[in-house]
Amino acid sequence: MGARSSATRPRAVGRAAGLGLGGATLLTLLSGCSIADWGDAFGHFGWPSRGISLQAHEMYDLWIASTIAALVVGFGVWGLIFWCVIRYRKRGDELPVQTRFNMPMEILYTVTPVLIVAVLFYYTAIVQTSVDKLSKDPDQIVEVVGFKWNWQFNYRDGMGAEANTVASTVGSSDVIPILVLPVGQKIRFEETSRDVIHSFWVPEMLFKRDVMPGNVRNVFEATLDKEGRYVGRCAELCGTYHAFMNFELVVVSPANFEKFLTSKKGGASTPEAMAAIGFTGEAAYAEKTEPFNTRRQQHSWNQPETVAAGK
Ligand SMILES: [Cu+2]
Repeated sequence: MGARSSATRPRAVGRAAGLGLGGATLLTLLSGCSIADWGDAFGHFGWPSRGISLQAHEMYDLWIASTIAALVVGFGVWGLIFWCVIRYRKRGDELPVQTRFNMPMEILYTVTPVLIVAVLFYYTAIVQTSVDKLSKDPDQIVEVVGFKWNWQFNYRDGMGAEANTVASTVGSSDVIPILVLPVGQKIRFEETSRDVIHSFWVPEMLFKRDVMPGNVRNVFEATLDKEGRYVGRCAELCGTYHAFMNFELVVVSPANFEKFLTSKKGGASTPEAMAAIGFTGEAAYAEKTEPFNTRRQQHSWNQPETVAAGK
């Protein structure tokens, strides 16, 4: 009698826990509409936002769903640990019933993690394939050129290294480079570096990709769906002024983008072309980040009013 009840109880608990975990995980992954609400409620679980591209939204949903699934499993495990610690705490000197090999339990805690990993792998593979997808007919092609320690963005008339640059923006020690792109269009980014490995990263795109020197030309596509101005950074430690390698992404309407590109093609500077689409005065320059002082001075790092050693 006693042996029977102690054998059925863990089985029932295990079954309930398994059902709860599986159900919650499945519910979270399937109910796509509420994922954004969950993200909002919990500060995006560490990500900056829901993202500004269609690809970003897919990655965001995967991230939030995975985190919720992990938390559900975590709470389940913590709950079981505390339940065991309290329910089976030492009450006297009598040795408790010694049991070994509970087959249902062993199967449960082998199958459940395998299932969780399989589900995570399945959704990750789908999202990764979608994010890496390249179309045959992108609407815009921009070449991202990284160099120590700044960025150049070339608007191209075709795909590949053989295409021509029709307009270009470049950053300097005094000017943050601005990358203007249209909303709602398929944009193909082709990356190349003049020297070492850099990494193109716009945190709001929830995406970064290495910019390689030599023959490797990393390519990805994104369809931006939110107008605005966003800071971009180098995400690969590339040398002394790596931390200063910022740029600004400006997402505008397709009409304004055409106007901007036409101005640039006509020989306008980037601030002039920005002014042509309504970003006048200070707005013609980067707003989200500013050039850092790159003067290195012994004992007085980054202090403007001091003289460098040896001068
Ligand atoms: Cu860099």
